[in-house]
Amino acid sequence: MSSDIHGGIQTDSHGEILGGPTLPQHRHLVTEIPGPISRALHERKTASVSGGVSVGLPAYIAAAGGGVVVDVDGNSLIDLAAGIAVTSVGNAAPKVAEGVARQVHQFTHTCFMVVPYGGYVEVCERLAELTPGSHAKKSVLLNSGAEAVENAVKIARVATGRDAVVVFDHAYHGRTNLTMAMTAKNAPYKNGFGPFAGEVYRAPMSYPFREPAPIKGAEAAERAITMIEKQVGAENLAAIVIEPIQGEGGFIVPAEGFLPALSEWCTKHGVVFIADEIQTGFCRTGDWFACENEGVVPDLITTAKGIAGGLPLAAVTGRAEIMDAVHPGGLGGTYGGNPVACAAALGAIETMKELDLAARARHIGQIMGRRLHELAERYPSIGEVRGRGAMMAIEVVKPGTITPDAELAGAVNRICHSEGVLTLTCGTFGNVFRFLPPLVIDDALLEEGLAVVEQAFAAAGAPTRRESAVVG
Ligand code: PLZ
Repeated sequence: MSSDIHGGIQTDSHGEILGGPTLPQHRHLVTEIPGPISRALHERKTASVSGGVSVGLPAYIAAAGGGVVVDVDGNSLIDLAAGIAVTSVGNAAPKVAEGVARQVHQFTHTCFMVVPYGGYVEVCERLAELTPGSHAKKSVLLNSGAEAVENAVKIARVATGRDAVVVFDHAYHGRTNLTMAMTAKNAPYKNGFGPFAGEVYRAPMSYPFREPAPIKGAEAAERAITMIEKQVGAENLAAIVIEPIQGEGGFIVPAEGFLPALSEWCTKHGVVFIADEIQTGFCRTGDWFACENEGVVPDLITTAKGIAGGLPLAAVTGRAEIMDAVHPGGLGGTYGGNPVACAAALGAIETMKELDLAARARHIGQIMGRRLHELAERYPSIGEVRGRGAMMAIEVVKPGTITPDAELAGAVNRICHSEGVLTLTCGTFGNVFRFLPPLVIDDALLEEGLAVVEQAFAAAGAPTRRESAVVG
């Protein structure tokens, strides 16, 4: 395998480009991380890309597939990030790559609003079949998650004739003006970027690890509903928007009963219940959609990320009568439902069905759960192991407290990177270490990646339970 700085293209001895599942599935470091070619590229990046765009690990990627990403220096890293829950079917997955290649040779763009094509319609048909609920559904296709959330709010406002939108503590919904208002965390997402869109209200989330006293899901929902009724008023409220498991905010799984109670209250008061499944959707949590876990049927659901195997595509899907409340021409955009992205989505969805990636996500969840619980036994800095399926995290705290330890989480993350494992952090307090592997990762590779995480805790100097007992 050779690599070249220009395209960083990896080829085999016959000059065939390597990528996708044809890449050797192993962790293999040939330079320090990042290596010299990556460092040279990063200098060019610093000179030419806005300083506002930061990079988690400046190892420049030449190829990726299965459970690995290969950098321009020839290092093969274990991928526990999947591009933030996007390449669930694997990078350059065969059906995605074939669909894209075919489509890109037929036509690349017409604008669906000018002259349409079948791929868009087919993706909407799949979405109607796969999303929760057996009611009549329709969709609109867009380019990004934030755009989907914006459109879901537009649709809910037209359908209800009301203005207000309720979101939750720790929520993440995007970086556009309306979705910045909906996102909870100030830095880096919002700081200095205001003024923000109005009529967005924030309700208390169910965050079991950080509740002062244990509280049931239904009670946490009641707490949120009281706030909504007193501070907003159901009659002014167009929609509640919630991530069934919060992503960027810290992989927060609300207490059982929280989501059903909110959804029921919405139905009773004519409020549109919008599930933001941009991170949780498309098999990530072990179901097609995370709402299914408690039998919640959202009125509208926003999807993106995993939908198209890495091509930019997003959607709002929901009750036909709500989706049709919008006047003709009210929804759209030049690229929304681009034919190449639609071909990718059809390939990705077929792959998820064929390989039963929801079952794969549950299996990955078992492996991660077992290893992370073992790790938490050893290190009292791990306050909680949580998540579902292939969306799991550990919350890192000062031992014996719930005080966030972002420093330790960051140190472990950096060590994983230098050891060739691509990991991510998240959380309002920056102290959550999260795992989002591609759903096609080999068991052995996943186990190896998690073993590196374990070693990283030791290397970062995290006290073991025995040591902290001695100190404390
Ligand atoms: N809703 C639940 O997770 C995107 C953001 C990364 P876009 N999450 C990754 C970053 O720092 O920008 C996300 C999400 C949920 C909405 C979005 C927004 O999706 O495709 O990034 O716009």
